[in-house]
Amino acid sequence: MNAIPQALQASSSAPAADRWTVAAVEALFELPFMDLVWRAQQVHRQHFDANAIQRSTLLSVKTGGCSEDCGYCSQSARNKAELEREKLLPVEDVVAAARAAKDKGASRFCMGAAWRGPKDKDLEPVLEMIREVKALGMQTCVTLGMLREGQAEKLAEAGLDYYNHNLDTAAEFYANVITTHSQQDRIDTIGEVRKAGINVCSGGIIGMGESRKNRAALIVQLANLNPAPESVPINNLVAIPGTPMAGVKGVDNFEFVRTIAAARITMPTSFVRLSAGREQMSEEMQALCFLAGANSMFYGDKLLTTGNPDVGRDEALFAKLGLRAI
Ligand code: SAM
Ligand code: DTB
Ligand code: SF4
Repeated sequence: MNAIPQALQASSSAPAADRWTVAAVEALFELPFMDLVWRAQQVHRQHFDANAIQRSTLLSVKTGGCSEDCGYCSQSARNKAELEREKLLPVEDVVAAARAAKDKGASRFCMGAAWRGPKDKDLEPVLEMIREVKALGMQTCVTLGMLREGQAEKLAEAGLDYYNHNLDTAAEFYANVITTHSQQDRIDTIGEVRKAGINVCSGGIIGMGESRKNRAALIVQLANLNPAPESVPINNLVAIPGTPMAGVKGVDNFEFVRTIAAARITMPTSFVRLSAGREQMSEEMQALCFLAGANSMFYGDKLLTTGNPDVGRDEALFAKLGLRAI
Protein backbone atom coordinates (compact mmCIF):
# COMPACT_ATOMS: atom_id res chain seq x y z
CA MET A 1 0.00 0.00 0.00
CA ASN A 2 1.17 3.46 -0.78
CA ALA A 3 0.80 5.66 2.31
CA ILE A 4 1.54 8.92 0.52
CA PRO A 5 -1.40 11.33 0.32
CA GLN A 6 -2.64 11.76 -3.23
CA ALA A 7 -1.79 15.46 -3.19
CA LEU A 8 1.84 14.67 -2.44
CA GLN A 9 2.41 12.06 -5.11
CA ALA A 10 4.75 12.77 -7.98
CA SER A 11 2.97 14.13 -10.98
CA SER A 12 4.40 14.51 -14.43
CA SER A 13 3.46 18.18 -14.61
CA ALA A 14 5.92 20.67 -13.15
CA PRO A 15 4.59 22.63 -10.16
CA ALA A 16 3.25 26.02 -11.12
CA ALA A 17 5.03 29.05 -9.69
CA ASP A 18 3.84 29.95 -6.18
CA ARG A 19 2.31 26.55 -5.78
CA TRP A 20 4.16 25.62 -2.66
CA THR A 21 2.91 26.53 0.79
CA VAL A 22 4.65 26.06 4.13
CA ALA A 23 1.93 23.60 5.14
CA ALA A 24 2.54 21.47 2.02
CA VAL A 25 6.30 21.38 2.58
CA GLU A 26 5.85 20.61 6.29
CA ALA A 27 3.68 17.70 5.17
CA LEU A 28 6.59 16.47 3.03
CA PHE A 29 8.91 16.64 6.06
CA GLU A 30 6.38 14.62 8.05
CA LEU A 31 6.21 11.74 5.57
CA PRO A 32 7.78 8.47 6.66
CA PHE A 33 11.48 8.77 5.75
CA MET A 34 11.38 5.97 3.15
CA ASP A 35 8.34 7.45 1.42
CA LEU A 36 9.93 10.90 1.30
CA VAL A 37 13.24 9.66 -0.13
CA TRP A 38 11.43 7.43 -2.65
CA ARG A 39 9.31 10.36 -3.76
CA ALA A 40 12.36 12.62 -4.08
CA GLN A 41 14.27 9.99 -6.07
CA GLN A 42 11.26 9.54 -8.36
CA VAL A 43 11.09 13.30 -9.07
CA HIS A 44 14.87 13.35 -9.50
CA ARG A 45 14.78 10.65 -12.17
CA GLN A 46 12.12 12.49 -14.14
CA HIS A 47 14.55 15.35 -14.73
CA PHE A 48 18.13 14.13 -14.22
CA ASP A 49 20.53 11.24 -14.64
CA ALA A 50 20.50 9.94 -11.05
CA ASN A 51 24.15 8.84 -11.31
CA ALA A 52 25.64 12.16 -12.40
CA ILE A 53 26.90 14.83 -10.01
CA GLN A 54 27.96 18.37 -10.91
CA ARG A 55 31.19 19.52 -9.23
CA SER A 56 32.13 23.12 -8.37
CA THR A 57 35.41 24.23 -6.81
CA LEU A 58 35.44 27.20 -4.44
CA LEU A 59 38.13 29.78 -3.86
CA SER A 60 38.05 32.65 -1.40
CA VAL A 61 39.47 35.53 -3.45
CA LYS A 62 39.12 38.04 -0.60
CA THR A 63 39.10 36.67 2.92
CA GLY A 64 37.87 38.12 6.21
CA GLY A 65 37.19 41.58 7.57
CA CYS A 66 33.55 41.66 6.44
CA SER A 67 31.32 44.41 7.90
CA GLU A 68 28.30 42.08 8.26
CA ASP A 69 27.37 40.20 11.43
CA CYS A 70 26.28 36.82 10.02
CA GLY A 71 26.39 34.60 13.10
CA TYR A 72 27.76 31.53 11.34
CA CYS A 73 30.56 33.22 9.43
CA SER A 74 34.27 33.12 10.20
CA GLN A 75 34.79 36.13 7.93
CA SER A 76 32.72 38.68 9.84
CA ALA A 77 34.97 41.32 11.43
CA ARG A 78 32.61 41.16 14.44
CA ASN A 79 33.29 37.48 15.08
CA LYS A 80 36.37 36.11 16.81
CA ALA A 81 37.21 33.19 14.55
CA GLU A 82 40.91 32.57 14.01
CA LEU A 83 41.48 33.73 10.47
CA GLU A 84 44.17 35.42 8.40
CA ARG A 85 42.62 38.39 6.62
CA GLU A 86 43.66 38.65 2.97
CA LYS A 87 43.36 41.36 0.36
CA LEU A 88 41.88 40.57 -3.05
CA LEU A 89 44.05 37.86 -4.63
CA PRO A 90 45.98 38.68 -7.81
CA VAL A 91 44.14 37.60 -10.97
CA GLU A 92 46.94 35.22 -11.99
CA ASP A 93 46.74 33.30 -8.67
CA VAL A 94 42.99 32.87 -9.17
CA VAL A 95 43.42 31.64 -12.73
CA ALA A 96 46.11 29.18 -11.62
CA ALA A 97 43.74 27.79 -8.96
CA ALA A 98 40.95 27.50 -11.55
CA ARG A 99 43.23 25.64 -13.95
CA ALA A 100 44.19 23.19 -11.17
CA ALA A 101 40.51 22.68 -10.33
CA LYS A 102 39.69 21.99 -13.97
CA ASP A 103 42.53 19.46 -14.19
CA LYS A 104 41.08 17.65 -11.16
CA GLY A 105 37.65 17.44 -12.82
CA ALA A 106 35.61 20.44 -11.63
CA SER A 107 33.26 21.96 -14.22
CA ARG A 108 32.56 25.23 -12.38
CA PHE A 109 34.81 27.62 -10.47
CA CYS A 110 33.19 29.71 -7.75
CA MET A 111 34.99 32.79 -6.40
CA GLY A 112 33.90 34.22 -3.05
CA ALA A 113 34.62 37.59 -1.47
CA ALA A 114 33.91 38.62 2.13
CA TRP A 115 32.11 41.81 1.25
CA ARG A 116 28.75 43.30 2.20
CA GLY A 117 28.81 44.11 -1.49
CA PRO A 118 31.47 45.11 -4.01
CA LYS A 119 32.56 48.72 -4.50
CA ASP A 120 32.76 49.65 -8.17
CA LYS A 121 36.57 49.72 -7.96
CA ASP A 122 36.57 46.18 -6.50
CA LEU A 123 34.48 44.92 -9.37
CA GLU A 124 37.04 45.59 -12.12
CA PRO A 125 39.60 42.91 -11.07
CA VAL A 126 36.76 40.45 -10.41
CA LEU A 127 35.49 41.01 -13.97
CA GLU A 128 38.97 40.11 -15.21
CA MET A 129 38.94 36.93 -13.09
CA ILE A 130 35.62 35.95 -14.64
CA ARG A 131 36.84 36.55 -18.19
CA GLU A 132 40.04 34.56 -17.66
CA VAL A 133 38.43 31.63 -15.83
CA LYS A 134 35.77 31.45 -18.52
CA ALA A 135 38.51 31.37 -21.17
CA LEU A 136 39.75 28.12 -19.57
CA GLY A 137 36.45 26.57 -20.61
CA MET A 138 34.97 26.45 -17.09
CA GLN A 139 31.62 27.74 -15.92
CA THR A 140 32.03 30.76 -13.66
CA CYS A 141 30.30 31.67 -10.41
CA VAL A 142 30.95 34.53 -7.99
CA THR A 143 29.56 35.38 -4.57
CA LEU A 144 30.34 38.98 -3.68
CA GLY A 145 27.47 40.03 -1.43
CA MET A 146 24.74 42.53 -2.27
CA LEU A 147 24.80 44.14 -5.70
CA ARG A 148 23.91 47.72 -6.55
CA GLU A 149 22.08 48.64 -9.73
CA GLY A 150 24.22 48.17 -12.82
CA GLN A 151 26.74 45.80 -11.19
CA ALA A 152 24.97 42.62 -12.29
CA GLU A 153 24.99 43.85 -15.89
CA LYS A 154 28.76 44.30 -15.71
CA LEU A 155 29.14 40.76 -14.39
CA ALA A 156 26.91 39.47 -17.20
CA GLU A 157 28.99 41.31 -19.80
CA ALA A 158 32.14 39.66 -18.43
CA GLY A 159 30.46 36.29 -19.13
CA LEU A 160 29.42 35.27 -15.60
CA ASP A 161 27.32 32.09 -15.60
CA TYR A 162 26.08 31.99 -11.96
CA TYR A 163 25.79 34.40 -9.03
CA ASN A 164 25.56 32.84 -5.56
CA HIS A 165 23.52 34.70 -3.00
CA ASN A 166 21.81 32.63 -0.33
CA LEU A 167 18.54 33.40 1.43
CA ASP A 168 20.30 31.52 4.23
CA THR A 169 17.34 30.97 6.55
CA ALA A 170 13.59 31.59 6.73
CA ALA A 171 12.45 35.22 6.87
CA GLU A 172 11.03 34.64 10.39
CA PHE A 173 14.37 33.37 11.70
CA TYR A 174 16.65 35.76 9.82
CA ALA A 175 17.11 38.34 12.60
CA ASN A 176 18.33 35.59 14.95
CA VAL A 177 21.32 35.12 12.65
CA ILE A 178 21.97 38.43 10.86
CA THR A 179 21.03 42.00 11.79
CA THR A 180 23.19 44.17 9.51
CA HIS A 181 21.06 43.48 6.44
CA SER A 182 17.64 42.01 5.87
CA GLN A 183 16.56 38.98 3.93
CA GLN A 184 14.69 41.37 1.63
CA ASP A 185 18.06 42.98 0.72
CA ARG A 186 19.16 39.54 -0.45
CA ILE A 187 15.95 38.97 -2.41
CA ASP A 188 16.54 42.33 -4.12
CA THR A 189 20.05 41.29 -5.18
CA ILE A 190 18.69 38.03 -6.57
CA GLY A 191 16.27 40.20 -8.60
CA GLU A 192 19.20 42.20 -10.00
CA VAL A 193 20.96 38.97 -10.96
CA ARG A 194 17.87 37.61 -12.72
CA LYS A 195 17.29 40.89 -14.55
CA ALA A 196 20.83 40.72 -15.94
CA GLY A 197 20.19 37.19 -17.28
CA ILE A 198 22.68 35.45 -14.96
CA ASN A 199 21.75 32.05 -13.49
CA VAL A 200 20.81 32.23 -9.81
CA CYS A 201 22.52 30.07 -7.19
CA SER A 202 20.65 30.45 -3.90
CA GLY A 203 20.08 28.21 -0.92
CA GLY A 204 20.65 28.25 2.80
CA ILE A 205 22.12 26.80 5.95
CA ILE A 206 20.50 24.07 8.03
CA GLY A 207 21.19 23.51 11.72
CA MET A 208 21.40 27.05 13.11
CA GLY A 209 18.75 26.42 15.77
CA GLU A 210 15.83 26.97 13.40
CA SER A 211 12.63 24.93 13.66
CA ARG A 212 11.39 22.42 11.09
CA LYS A 213 8.75 24.98 10.15
CA ASN A 214 11.56 27.50 9.49
CA ARG A 215 13.31 24.94 7.26
CA ALA A 216 10.08 24.31 5.36
CA ALA A 217 9.54 28.06 4.99
CA LEU A 218 13.04 28.56 3.56
CA ILE A 219 12.43 25.81 0.98
CA VAL A 220 9.10 27.42 0.05
CA GLN A 221 10.72 30.83 -0.40
CA LEU A 222 13.36 29.36 -2.70
CA ALA A 223 10.90 27.24 -4.69
CA ASN A 224 8.54 30.18 -5.19
CA LEU A 225 11.19 32.64 -6.38
CA ASN A 226 9.66 32.30 -9.86
CA PRO A 227 11.66 30.92 -11.44
CA ALA A 228 13.36 28.83 -8.75
CA PRO A 229 17.16 29.18 -8.58
CA GLU A 230 18.98 27.02 -11.12
CA SER A 231 21.33 25.94 -8.34
CA VAL A 232 20.33 25.43 -4.69
CA PRO A 233 23.15 24.94 -2.18
CA ILE A 234 22.03 23.29 1.05
CA ASN A 235 24.73 23.88 3.64
CA ASN A 236 24.94 21.96 6.90
CA LEU A 237 26.19 24.47 9.46
CA VAL A 238 29.92 24.26 10.09
CA ALA A 239 29.99 25.45 13.71
CA ILE A 240 33.17 27.54 13.66
CA PRO A 241 34.91 28.37 16.98
CA GLY A 242 34.82 32.11 17.69
CA THR A 243 31.46 32.63 15.94
CA PRO A 244 28.15 32.98 17.83
CA MET A 245 27.15 29.61 16.32
CA ALA A 246 30.16 27.77 17.76
CA GLY A 247 28.09 25.85 20.31
CA VAL A 248 25.00 25.20 18.21
CA LYS A 249 24.09 21.51 18.15
CA GLY A 250 22.94 21.27 14.52
CA VAL A 251 20.30 18.94 13.14
CA ASP A 252 20.00 15.19 13.12
CA ASN A 253 21.35 13.63 9.89
CA PHE A 254 17.92 12.34 8.84
CA GLU A 255 16.45 15.82 9.21
CA PHE A 256 19.18 17.15 6.90
CA VAL A 257 18.37 14.44 4.32
CA ARG A 258 14.69 15.34 4.61
CA THR A 259 15.58 18.95 3.80
CA ILE A 260 17.47 17.84 0.68
CA ALA A 261 14.47 15.72 -0.36
CA ALA A 262 12.08 18.65 0.15
CA ALA A 263 14.34 20.85 -2.00
CA ARG A 264 14.42 18.22 -4.74
CA ILE A 265 10.63 17.72 -4.78
CA THR A 266 9.80 21.43 -4.76
CA MET A 267 12.54 22.42 -7.25
CA PRO A 268 12.51 19.46 -9.64
CA THR A 269 14.68 20.96 -12.38
CA SER A 270 17.24 22.73 -10.15
CA PHE A 271 20.63 21.36 -9.23
CA VAL A 272 20.51 20.76 -5.46
CA ARG A 273 24.00 21.06 -4.01
CA LEU A 274 25.18 19.09 -0.98
CA SER A 275 27.33 21.99 0.24
CA ALA A 276 29.16 22.87 3.47
CA GLY A 277 29.41 20.19 6.13
CA ARG A 278 30.41 17.29 3.88
CA GLU A 279 33.73 16.85 5.68
CA GLN A 280 31.84 15.89 8.84
CA MET A 281 29.57 13.42 6.96
CA SER A 282 30.16 9.71 6.47
CA GLU A 283 30.16 8.29 2.94
CA GLU A 284 26.85 6.60 3.73
CA MET A 285 25.30 9.92 4.76
CA GLN A 286 26.46 11.53 1.53
CA ALA A 287 25.01 8.62 -0.47
CA LEU A 288 21.67 9.15 1.31
CA CYS A 289 21.77 12.83 0.30
CA PHE A 290 22.34 11.81 -3.34
CA LEU A 291 19.49 9.32 -3.07
CA ALA A 292 17.29 12.16 -1.77
CA GLY A 293 18.07 14.16 -4.92
CA ALA A 294 21.28 16.10 -4.31
CA ASN A 295 23.19 16.20 -7.60
CA SER A 296 25.92 18.75 -7.08
CA MET A 297 28.77 19.26 -4.60
CA PHE A 298 31.75 21.41 -3.72
CA TYR A 299 34.86 19.60 -4.87
CA GLY A 300 38.36 20.44 -3.65
CA ASP A 301 40.13 20.36 -0.32
CA LYS A 302 38.77 23.67 0.96
CA LEU A 303 35.47 25.53 1.00
CA LEU A 304 36.11 29.24 1.72
CA THR A 305 37.84 29.12 5.10
CA THR A 306 37.06 25.59 6.30
CA GLY A 307 37.87 22.11 5.05
CA ASN A 308 36.14 19.87 2.52
CA PRO A 309 36.87 16.18 1.81
CA ASP A 310 40.04 15.84 -0.23
CA VAL A 311 39.75 15.08 -3.91
CA GLY A 312 41.12 11.54 -3.55
CA ARG A 313 38.43 10.65 -1.02
CA ASP A 314 35.71 12.06 -3.29
CA GLU A 315 37.03 10.18 -6.32
CA ALA A 316 36.96 6.97 -4.27
CA LEU A 317 33.37 7.69 -3.24
CA PHE A 318 32.37 8.30 -6.86
CA ALA A 319 33.96 4.98 -7.85
CA LYS A 320 32.23 3.08 -5.02
CA LEU A 321 28.83 4.54 -5.94
CA GLY A 322 29.31 4.41 -9.72
CA LEU A 323 28.80 8.17 -9.96
CA ARG A 324 29.83 10.22 -12.97
CA ALA A 325 31.03 13.83 -12.76
CA ILE A 326 29.36 16.53 -14.85
N1 SAM B 1 29.69 37.68 1.41
C1 SAM B 1 28.96 36.94 0.46
C2 SAM B 1 27.59 36.60 0.96
O1 SAM B 1 27.35 36.64 2.16
O2 SAM B 1 26.75 36.25 0.11
C3 SAM B 1 29.67 35.70 -0.04
C4 SAM B 1 30.36 34.76 0.89
S1 SAM B 1 29.35 33.94 2.12
C5 SAM B 1 30.60 33.18 3.08
C6 SAM B 1 28.51 32.66 1.20
C7 SAM B 1 27.61 31.70 1.95
O3 SAM B 1 28.38 30.71 2.61
C8 SAM B 1 26.72 32.24 3.03
O4 SAM B 1 25.58 32.87 2.54
C9 SAM B 1 26.37 30.98 3.80
O5 SAM B 1 25.19 30.40 3.29
C10 SAM B 1 27.56 30.06 3.55
N2 SAM B 1 28.32 29.85 4.79
C11 SAM B 1 29.19 30.71 5.35
N3 SAM B 1 29.69 30.24 6.51
C12 SAM B 1 29.11 29.03 6.70
C13 SAM B 1 29.20 28.05 7.73
N4 SAM B 1 29.97 28.22 8.81
N5 SAM B 1 28.47 26.91 7.62
C14 SAM B 1 27.68 26.74 6.53
N6 SAM B 1 27.55 27.63 5.54
C15 SAM B 1 28.24 28.77 5.61
C1 DTB C 1 27.40 28.21 -0.39
O1 DTB C 1 26.17 28.08 -0.30
N1 DTB C 1 28.29 27.60 0.37
C2 DTB C 1 29.62 27.99 0.02
C3 DTB C 1 29.41 28.91 -1.19
N2 DTB C 1 27.99 28.99 -1.28
C4 DTB C 1 30.05 30.22 -1.27
C5 DTB C 1 30.40 28.53 1.16
C6 DTB C 1 30.47 27.61 2.35
C7 DTB C 1 31.34 28.21 3.39
C8 DTB C 1 31.55 27.30 4.56
C9 DTB C 1 32.36 27.92 5.63
C10 DTB C 1 33.72 28.41 5.22
O2 DTB C 1 34.48 27.63 4.57
O3 DTB C 1 34.07 29.51 5.61
FE1 SF4 D 1 30.26 36.20 5.87
FE2 SF4 D 1 29.06 36.97 3.57
FE3 SF4 D 1 27.97 37.54 5.98
FE4 SF4 D 1 30.20 38.78 5.19
S1 SF4 D 1 28.16 38.92 4.25
S2 SF4 D 1 29.81 37.94 7.25
S3 SF4 D 1 31.24 37.10 4.12
S4 SF4 D 1 28.28 35.51 5.06
